[in-house]
Amino acid sequence: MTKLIFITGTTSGFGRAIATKFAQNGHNLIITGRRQKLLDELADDLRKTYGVEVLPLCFDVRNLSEVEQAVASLTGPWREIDVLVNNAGLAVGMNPVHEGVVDDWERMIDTNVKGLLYMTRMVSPLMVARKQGHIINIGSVAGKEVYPMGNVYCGSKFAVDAITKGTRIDLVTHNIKVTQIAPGAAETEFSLVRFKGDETRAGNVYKGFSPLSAEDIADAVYYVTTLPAHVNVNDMVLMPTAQASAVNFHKI
Ligand code: NDP
Ligand code: 8X3
Repeated sequence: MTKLIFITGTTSGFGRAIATKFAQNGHNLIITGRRQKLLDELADDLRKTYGVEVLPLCFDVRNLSEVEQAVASLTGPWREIDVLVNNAGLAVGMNPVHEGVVDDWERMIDTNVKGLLYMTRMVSPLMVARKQGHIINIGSVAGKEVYPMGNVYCGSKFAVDAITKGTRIDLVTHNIKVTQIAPGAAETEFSLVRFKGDETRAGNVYKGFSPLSAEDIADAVYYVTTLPAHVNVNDMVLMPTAQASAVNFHKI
């Protein structure tokens, strides 16, 4: 059965790989991000390569009115969203709390927590009305364990962990599945964004071991959507084999 998958943050990393995975399997997509050109290129590529329908919507998940307008702009079958993947997110900076950059904190909280909430608030009523749907939140190992200088990023992902549980409780009577996928270290644009464009510092994060790839996460997201109607994965923590906890790595 062809499904409609709404994925936030598809201009790179996990989101891009998740969109590609669902397109490969014949599903239609609503893809989002703030970089219009990358979004349009991905939409064209997925349409041409896989013959699926793709609706690109360029907006910032931090902006409530943009989120409202994006969802309100959906008509007809585009409102029948089967899966929402709340993936858009970021870490910005890595400082001890007494040297923290308040603007970095606000970007993380506004994107990872408030953006995810805005999206859920706007899309979940469409699922409730249809008595079906699946919300998948991309959390992190940082939402399971706090590590040095992770302070606010970890806080934002602990919030995702709690919000995922709360969303599941609230929507259980509406037949809506709610899943968290919580990855460890994965090589995407994540560290480049965290270290504000410093390629050397970003590259060092993944030296000496094999990190997860965006495709590994896409496989996990796709898998949880293929289970029978009565089965839900509540929470999946996914690590590189060489990572045992937020801070324990086997590097060679
Ligand atoms: P990337 O930086 O590669 O991708 C992040 C995506 O989020 C981009 O498409 C970006 O698009 C989008 N995005 C960021 N801010 C906004 C915004 N305000 N509005 C709309 N879209 C936005 O990182 P990843 O793919 O690694 O990260 C995806 C998710 O996975 C994040 O939630 C991250 O916290 C989480 N994660 C990452 C891990 C890792 O090690 N990589 C591990 C665990 C979790 P654009 O810039 O075009 O807006
Ligand atoms: C991203 C992984 O370990 O940098 O969420 O927090 S980590």
